[in-house]
Amino acid sequence: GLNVSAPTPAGPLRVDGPRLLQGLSDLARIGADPRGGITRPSFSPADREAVRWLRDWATEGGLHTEVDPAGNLLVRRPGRRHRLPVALMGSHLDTVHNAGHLDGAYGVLAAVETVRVLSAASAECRYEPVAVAFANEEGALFPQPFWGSRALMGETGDMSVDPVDNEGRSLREPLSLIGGDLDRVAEAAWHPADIVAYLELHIEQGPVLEQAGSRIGVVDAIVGRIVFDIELVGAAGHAGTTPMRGRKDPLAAAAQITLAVRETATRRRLCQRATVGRLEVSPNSTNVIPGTVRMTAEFRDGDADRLELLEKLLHREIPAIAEELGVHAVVQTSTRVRARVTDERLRAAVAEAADALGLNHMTVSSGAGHDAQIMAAQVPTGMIFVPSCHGLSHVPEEHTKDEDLVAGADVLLQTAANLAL
Ligand code: HGY
Ligand code: MN
Ligand code: MN
Ligand code: MN
Repeated sequence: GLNVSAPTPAGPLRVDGPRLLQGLSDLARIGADPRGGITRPSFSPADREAVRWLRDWATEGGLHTEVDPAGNLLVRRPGRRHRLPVALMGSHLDTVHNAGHLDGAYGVLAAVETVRVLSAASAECRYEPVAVAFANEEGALFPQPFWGSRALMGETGDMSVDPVDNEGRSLREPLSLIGGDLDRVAEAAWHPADIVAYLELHIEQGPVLEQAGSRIGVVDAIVGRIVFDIELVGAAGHAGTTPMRGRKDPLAAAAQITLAVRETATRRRLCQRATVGRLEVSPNSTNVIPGTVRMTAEFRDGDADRLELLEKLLHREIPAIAEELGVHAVVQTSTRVRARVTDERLRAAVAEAADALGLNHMTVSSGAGHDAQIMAAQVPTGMIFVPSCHGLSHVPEEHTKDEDLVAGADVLLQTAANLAL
């Protein structure tokens, strides 16, 4: 079972702050987007470069790296046949479009730093500290978010057809280019019993910690999420000669649907958040009535049952809205992730680590999704947040103060040390 001991009498271990901050700023150059921020979706060339960079960074630190068949990068202490149960720590390297440099990357680098410090500090661990950079958490290019953590938990599902990206291209080759293998993805699965704990450090991405003046967030729960892929098929035509009456305009339907999606979280209060974030208009030409529109709609709530009800309701309502405009709608649920709570003992362990470091902390919930919620279904899971300036994330302005980044990494290290040593 999980055994959480008190801090070592010698006092807390510390990460190498300058090394961590330098790593974050070096990694931020990979995928830098001329239009702002970082665009580094999983299985893109930039992501490939990031994985290579992290392998080098970890290897320079004397650590052992390996890419599993799903494309997850695992980092361990060298020269051990890992018979010990594992204390797994990590997050993701991939980003959304025009992202900040901390979402995901921070938790991965801090996890590698933690393994490095533990590797240098002590040979005798009860649990093997392992860092992981999960592949494709965001789903920005290949719309299969949480791909890597799902594979690790044996949740890849139906693999009889290749997963494809937003343009319909197979994952097969891009995955093989980082060292994965689509035919062997099932081999990326671990036995949950071999993982005593999963710990994820992340920026909060919201305003709660900053507003409360709290240095550390102890995460109690992570929101659930469903994503719809909606295809609207109408009839393309000449913008000048086609009468208004009788048009089958899928973009007009998309507009109505977008407002209806918003209302599920506002007027109707059926969920906490509802967003249309992606719209593809075809042929997307000024004087042509569109023929087809593809769009996404995503919904979030802390209550899994509420989301399930909403999903059923919208599978009826969205096609009905489209039909009123003579447009045919095909609605598919492309992602369904359950809300999860974190492990009570790990929450206490994070709070204790923060106390030992003299950092004030508070309990917060996560409105963002994390690999931690996939892990939490089968493994004791804890999450640590640090403040986000102005609560911003998924934008280039995403920022956290250096001293908060280092403090959060110290809390991760201290929590892992209390577990492992
Ligand atoms: O979308 C999310 O909540 C996360 O950043 N993947
Ligand atoms: Mn994100
Ligand atoms: Mn993230
Ligand atoms: Mn306390």
